[in-house]
Amino acid sequence: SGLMAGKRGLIMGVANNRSIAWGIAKACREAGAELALTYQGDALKKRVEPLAEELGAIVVGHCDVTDGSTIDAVFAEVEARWGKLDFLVHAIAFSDKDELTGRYVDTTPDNFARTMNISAYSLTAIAQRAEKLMTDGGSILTLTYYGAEKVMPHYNVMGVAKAALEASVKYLAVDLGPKGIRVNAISAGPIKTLAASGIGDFRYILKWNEYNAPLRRTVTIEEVGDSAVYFLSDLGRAVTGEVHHVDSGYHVVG
Ligand code: 0WD
Repeated sequence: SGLMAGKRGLIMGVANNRSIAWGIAKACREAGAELALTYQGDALKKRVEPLAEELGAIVVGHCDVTDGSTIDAVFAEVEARWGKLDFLVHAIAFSDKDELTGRYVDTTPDNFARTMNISAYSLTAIAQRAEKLMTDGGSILTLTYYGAEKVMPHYNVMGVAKAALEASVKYLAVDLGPKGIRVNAISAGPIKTLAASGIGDFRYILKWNEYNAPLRRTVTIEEVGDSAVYFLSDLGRAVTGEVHHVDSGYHVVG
């Protein structure tokens, strides 16, 4: 469509071709954007490289958000290749799957800290680096889930982390707004991905959404991608600090 022609963006969180980040990458490419992808560890490198090739995207290296030096290395590579950055997609979350089942009250301090660090703080860590490269303004987008707003079975500590992530979106939007950098989140309906497979009873959650969402179906990564284009292109140029539901309307009934 050309809506994103001339824009260059970094997409973090592609694990495979079912990742939400992959749906977003495809939609941005279709809209004419130039893309850079990161991968987490060698196992994912082998998956991400052929996917990047499919979109003519560059691969800018390994990034584990718990290791700031790997974040710095990725942004140094982006700077070396492009000199600047127009948009950034953060589609990263992690929690010990033993705690994505049962009761929230049983969360351990170690997993609480790790879940918060990887799933919430990392957006801020990345925004710090992106700010320096978004010299003509920019758009940062993260992924959240309804479990931040309402208690969802098994989502537990991840729901608490997503609540922190959504609050971070608002604080970052205020801090970076004067530089023309927008920060938003898409709250996606449940989608069967690698990360989702760690959540207890996930198939039940999918079915529940299918039966109860206004549109009577779940959503696809391509649909999340199309919505992302609005935030990442100039279509959304007056929108920041927003948490936008792409969930077949589930949030109005759930
Ligand atoms: O139903 C769903 N799938 C929903 C997902 C509904 C609403 C929101 N989301 C969110 C997730 O919470 C996450 O923030 O969307 C984002 C993307 O998740 P995804 O597409 O569902 O899952 P996946 O394809 O597994 O990608 C998440 C990736 C990791 O994959 P794995 O499965 O290997 O943990 O996040 C990355 C990693 O590639 N990741 C990290 N990246 C850098 N450093 C780290 C880390 N420490 N940990 C995980």
